[in-house]
Parts: sequence; structure tokens; C-alpha cells
Amino acid sequence: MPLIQGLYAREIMDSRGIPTVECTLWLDNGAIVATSVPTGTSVGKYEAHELRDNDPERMNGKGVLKAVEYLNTTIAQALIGKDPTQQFEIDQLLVTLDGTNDKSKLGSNSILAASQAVLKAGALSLNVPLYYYIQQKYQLVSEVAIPSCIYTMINGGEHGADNLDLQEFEIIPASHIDYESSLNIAVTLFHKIEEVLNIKGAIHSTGIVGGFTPNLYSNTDVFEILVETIKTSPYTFAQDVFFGIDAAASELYTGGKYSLKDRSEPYTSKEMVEYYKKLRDLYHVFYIEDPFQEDDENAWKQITADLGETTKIVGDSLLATNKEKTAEAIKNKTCNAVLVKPNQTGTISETIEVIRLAKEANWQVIMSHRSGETNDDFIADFAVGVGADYTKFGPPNRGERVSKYNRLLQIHQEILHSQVAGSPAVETPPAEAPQNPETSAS
Ligand code: 2PG
Ligand code: MG
Repeated sequence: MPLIQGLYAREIMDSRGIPTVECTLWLDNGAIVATSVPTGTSVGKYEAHELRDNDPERMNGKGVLKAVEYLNTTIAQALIGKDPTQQFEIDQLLVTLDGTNDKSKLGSNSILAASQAVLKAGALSLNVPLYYYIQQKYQLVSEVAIPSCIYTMINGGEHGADNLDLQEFEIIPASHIDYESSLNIAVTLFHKIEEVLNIKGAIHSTGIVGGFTPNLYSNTDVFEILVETIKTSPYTFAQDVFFGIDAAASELYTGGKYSLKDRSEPYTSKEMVEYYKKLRDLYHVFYIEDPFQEDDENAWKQITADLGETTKIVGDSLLATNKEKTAEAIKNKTCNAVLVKPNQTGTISETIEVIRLAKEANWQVIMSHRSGETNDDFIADFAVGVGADYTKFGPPNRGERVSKYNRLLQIHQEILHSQVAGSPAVETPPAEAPQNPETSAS
């Protein structure tokens, strides 16, 4: 079995022009992998700690040179000589090396970069595709399949232009629609939304994940535009296509209430429950992520009790991909689905534990990008490998988002091919000849 021979990290830019960590890892058989980690804008208070340099003289204080140094010294020394297929053991080692509850010593960014690199290297050492390796290793799903996709079309909140309160307005093709058709629907509607916005003079630019940030006045205006757009398309609203939102409500929360721009008085939690119910009834919004601030527990319970039968109430900042938080929410029925972001917790093994817990509770699993992304398509393989029910990778727009959709296209074809050929699952090309990891991989 090939062993880890070295790793080397560097600071790179994410899709927002903010530094993040990239790590190259090589095995003693010459195989090389590279991976980079995403970072968030609306960061929940229970997320693991991302290490930043806080040096005002450099990168607006957002540099990650300390995290890079930890990778190149402490983490590299600990990982050299290890078998990359021993993911759990290696992740445990990383957690121990850090020694804090929130990864604040080495940083969740340096730790996840190493953990992801090890997972990629494990797959490469067995010469199988990453999604297949993950599926075989963790057995969270019996067969590989492409999850349904949630496409963020309009950005508001912290991701937008400061006029819309809700952070994400999403379209969700019906689950029975296969991936290629789903992507076709998303691409068709994305360009039609642009046409409709142009006709209405709702001048558009795009937000930080590439969705439109139109000049509209209220959240409901957005749904009206989306319904109108779908009417001009070959698709039927509430049959082929449904809506979802990420309210990212922690960003709306001050003094125990929620501020929406359509009313001068802020909303109480109870009024917010009614607000979401109205969206559910009027616009078939059947996916509601982070409807409340992470500690507003009674409101979470109320909406889950009232709408949970027919609607996904999804915990993002509420759960922070944290095992204890997820177990607690399952027990207290605080929500009924989990948004999974590996960088909220810091290692692959801890992320897997959260997914396992959720699946055991019959919750749905949504695998998510972050607003600050890179072109690494790791999360696409991870979503397929763990059998996520949905992916949330943004709109079909901008390189860092489409890299994930394009990777799903490759996987889709490999799955179809293996079904026709009747296994083995897929063929992979032989490993490349050894190269200099410092100069060749990225
Ligand atoms: C979210 C994400 C991704 P961020 O809130 O779900 O869309 O945003 O990465 O800024 O937390
Ligand atoms: Mg969210």
C-alpha cells in the first residue's frame, strides 16, 4: 500500500478574492493529489474556527499563512509515512494535534485541507474514482447516484446587493428528473430570468455566488419574477420546478427580532413562522434553510411542527455540521434536514459522522458549497459518495460553481456507462508518471 511521502500547502485566492488554503499531497509511488478548501461569508457561530493571520498589512487581515505553515510543518511531519486509506486514524491524529474543541489552534482550514487531501489520496492509491471510494468506504448508500440539485438563482442578504433580505432564492427541479435534464432546466431558467429582469428594467448584476442581484423591493417580488419566468419556459411551476430559500436568518436577527425591509417594525419569531407559512402556501417553497437564528430554538421547533410534514426545514448555521448539535436537533425535532459543509467541522470523518446520524434519523442530507469557493470539485464526488439527497452548489454560472456541475456530468456518464457495461463500476486511467509535486500539481 502506498504511503504518504509529503505534503505542501500554499495560500490561494477563493472566488471572492479572499485567501484560502490549497494543499498538495504525494505518495511514495509518485501519485499526487491537490485540494483546496472553501470559506463562508455568512458564518455560523458554532462553526469550527478558520485560522486567519489578522495581519492588517496583508490581504486585509485575511491571509492564511499561519494555517499554511502549520500544514507544512506540524501536520506534514505527523502524516508522513501514514497509509492514506486510514482516514479515521489520520483525522483523529489531526484532531489530537489541534487539541481544542473548535480547531482554533491549527485552524479548520488547515485541518480540512489535509483531511480532504488524504481522502483523495486514498482513492488514488486504490486507483478508483473518489465518489466510488467514498461510497465503498463508508457504505452510507448502497448505490451511487447523482443527488437532486438545488440551484440558487437570486442572491440577497449578505450575498446580494442589500435590497433583498433572504440570502438565497432557489429553484429545485422535481426529484424524479434525471441530472442532465435538471441541469438543462437550471440553465434554461437562469438565462430566462436574465431576460425577464432586463424587460422589467430590474437592472441585474450578480452576487457573490453568481446568482442575480436584481433591483427589486421585496422578497415576494422575487418569487413573482420566478413564477413569471417559468411561465415563459417549457416547464410547469409546482410540477417540474419548485422553490427553496436560504433565509440565513442569523443575519436578520437583532434584539430578538428579525428585520425585513418590507416592514418598518421588525418581525417576532411567531410572525416569522407565519411569514414562512405564507411563502409555503403562495409559492410552494418546500425547502426552507436557516429560517431562524441558531439559538431561537422554540421558533425552529414551531416551524418544524407546523410545516415539517411537507417542507424541508434545513439546519445550516443551526447545526454547523456538528455531531452534538445534530443529535440534539434530532432529539428535539428542531428541524428535519441537515446542510453539510465539511469546513464547518474540519475533518472528513467528523462530517461522515454527522451524515450517518442524519440518515439514521431519516433526515435528508444536502451537500453544500460555500460562498467563497475554489475550482476544486471535491464536494461533487463527496455528495455522490455519501448518497446526499440534494446538492446546493449555487447557480449554473461562474467557474467555481460550474466546476461542481461539470464534475457531476462526468460522474453521471460514468454511472450510466457502468450500468450498461454491468460493472466494474468504472474504469480509471493508469496513474501518471511521478512528477515534481511542487511544480506540477494545483
Ligand atoms: C449558505 C452558504 C452557501 P456561506 O449559507 O448556505 O450558499 O453561504 O458560505 O456564505 O455561509
Ligand atoms: Mg445557509
